[in-house]
Amino acid sequence: MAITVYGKGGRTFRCLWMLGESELEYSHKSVDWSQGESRTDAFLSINANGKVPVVKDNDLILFESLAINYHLAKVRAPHLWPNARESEAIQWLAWGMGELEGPHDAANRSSAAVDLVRIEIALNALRKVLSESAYMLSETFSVVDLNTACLLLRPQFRSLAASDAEIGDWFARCTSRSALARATA
Ligand SMILES: N[C@@H](CCC(=O)N[C@@H](CS)C(=O)NCC(=O)O)C(=O)O
Repeated sequence: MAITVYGKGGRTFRCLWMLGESELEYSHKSVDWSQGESRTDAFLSINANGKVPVVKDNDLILFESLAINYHLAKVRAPHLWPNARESEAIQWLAWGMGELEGPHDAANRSSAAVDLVRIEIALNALRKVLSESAYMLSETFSVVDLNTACLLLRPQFRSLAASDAEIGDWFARCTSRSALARATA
């Protein structure tokens, strides 16, 4: 089995955290998109979109961080995939991209403040699901918690999540995982 991650920082981080959790062997090729490294001919032959992260798992090349982490959990690290609640897991992965990352990136693009009304509505959905179990879909940590916590690590959300009466404990449990510390290092 040969897994290679291409990218640096940003969304690549959620795949590196995921690989750390999976305890799989992998290699990491730094591709710094801010330095134009994702637009070279060599990289475009791997991902014609010119974006990172990309994960190559043997002959399979995947772009889109949501799909990458889905693949890594479902195929490579099933203990991180809530199999009994698969449809809800996909729902929450898409929710994170749409409801947390979407407003964050829209604000960044226009140099405006993040739409905190929209974020608060999204956090209410998270508060509700976390009122039912210790982690988002069960009593154990999964890729759904990883992706969501990773999004909330962004500077605009981090203190909001950490100080929230209903989310704070879950956020602290997710962000104190050793695989996260290893990915950060
Ligand atoms: N939806 C994609 C977005 C990928 C993306 O925009 N990656 C950024 C880095 S975090 C990038 O490569 N940007 C390069 C560019 O836009 O030229 C994902 O989640 O993987």
